[in-house]
Amino acid sequence: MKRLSLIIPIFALCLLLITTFSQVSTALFFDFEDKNQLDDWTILSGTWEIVDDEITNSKVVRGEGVDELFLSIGDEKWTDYTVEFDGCGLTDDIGVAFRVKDVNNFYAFLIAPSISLSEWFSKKGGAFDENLGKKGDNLGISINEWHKYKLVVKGAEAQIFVDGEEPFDPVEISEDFDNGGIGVRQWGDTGHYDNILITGSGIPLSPGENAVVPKDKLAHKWGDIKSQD
Ligand SMILES: [Ca+2]
Ligand SMILES: [Ca+2]
Repeated sequence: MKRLSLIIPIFALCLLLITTFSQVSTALFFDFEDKNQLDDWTILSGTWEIVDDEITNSKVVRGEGVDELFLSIGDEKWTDYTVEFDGCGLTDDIGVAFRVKDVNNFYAFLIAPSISLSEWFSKKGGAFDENLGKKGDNLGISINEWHKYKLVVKGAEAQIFVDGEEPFDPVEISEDFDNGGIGVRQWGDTGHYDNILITGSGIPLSPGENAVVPKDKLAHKWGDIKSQD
């Protein structure tokens, strides 16, 4: 009986640990130090490759070309999530897209330091709408500077944080955009992105990410999920 009285708390502790780890370990992380990390992404438009960044001396993903440049990950199973990343516009704008259906249907936040503009916008059926909220200036950011961005998408709202500050009111998302992946995205400019962390209850584990979860609840690697489609 004495042994049993020990086993129960130990069992409870294990269960607690498993629950804790299984909640925090749903994440995708890309530091782009491994060339294969780009394979998990879909190039919707433009040229995207992993390069060495001269400021950070780290490998980063670079988008360049003319017109819309868009690198995406995720699908209609993705709903609410948080996206954190480091971004650097080399020539002007960089941005983060969410609830992405395709290159013509998504919401996004952009910052274009050279024209002193930051704003929410949407593209629906190929038509841009840049009047979703108050526009901002360059938020004190210049080109060739790395800054930290955090996007929180939950229900019918999204919030953006730039270097820990929230410069705008949350943007309202229309009902028909209640799911979809994320993307990094800019227009006609060269942008670098690094350390992209995507977390959320519906987000799979990074390839190789270890998790202490019961075997039947073990999340599939993103590659496995895609191959089931
Ligand atoms: Ca890196
Ligand atoms: Ca541009």
